[in-house]
Amino acid sequence: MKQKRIMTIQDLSCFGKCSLTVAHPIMSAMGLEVCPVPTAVLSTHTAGFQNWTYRDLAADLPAIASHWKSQGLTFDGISTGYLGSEEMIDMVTDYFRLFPEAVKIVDPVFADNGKLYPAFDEKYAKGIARLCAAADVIVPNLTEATFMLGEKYVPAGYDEQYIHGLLRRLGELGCPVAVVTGVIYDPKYQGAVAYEAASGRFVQYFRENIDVSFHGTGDIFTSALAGAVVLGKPLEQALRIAVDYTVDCIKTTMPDREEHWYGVKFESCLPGLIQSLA
Ligand code: PXL
Repeated sequence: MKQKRIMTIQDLSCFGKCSLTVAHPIMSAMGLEVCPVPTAVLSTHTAGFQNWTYRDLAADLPAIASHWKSQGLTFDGISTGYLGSEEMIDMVTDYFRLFPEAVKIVDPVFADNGKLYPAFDEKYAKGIARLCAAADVIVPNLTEATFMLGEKYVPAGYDEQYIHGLLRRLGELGCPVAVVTGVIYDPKYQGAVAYEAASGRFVQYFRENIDVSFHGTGDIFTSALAGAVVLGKPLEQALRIAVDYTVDCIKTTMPDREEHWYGVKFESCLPGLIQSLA
């Protein structure tokens, strides 16, 4: 079978187990050919560290795309994560136009727990909402979903009707499939809920709620989901693969959570991820 090829556009945070340092190994383990497009190089991620270095690589993005086009390269998928600036959002929109054959998976990556990440403002959130309109699958957490819709963040105590309404409104941004992560109806369970606009169908998958927060788990979830979608797995299975892998990573890291607050030990869980594709 022809190997699937995905490009993944996000930063390279050298320390911290997020963005490219998780997306690349996870999707490689899933059997995809992964072509990273680094948007910036940082010494660490920005959630919990101070005084990180930041080298912006925006100027390289158009040249990379032009070179790839000149070589006749095509892609089965494009996944995007942390982008860093509105200029970068425009550049990624150009990538979407240049590679129309690719399935596009956008993780908004600009906020969590009701708050924007340090580098972003509401204007950036609106820019990402426009990028989501050009995507095939979007993967916001609840905070990002509410920011993109200009709604108030509801931290807890919501019901299925609220989440389904949110998903329908996300669908109205123009994306055929929206997936929200970190959904908790009952404090015992946490999971992801997806909405397919064309059929009006909802798909959900829940596991036990582990009440601890690690950085980078959103990137891990999206990497596994993007890999599964580009491999052609149905939405139900893709959701299950991504939730199970994320839960496995969190459980594996729990005993060392003090030392590993910055990210999960995703590496030792890769064999289970590979088995889940069978
Ligand atoms: O995990 C998301 C992420 C990716 N890259 C950078 C970040 C963050 C979240 O804070 O700071 C640089």
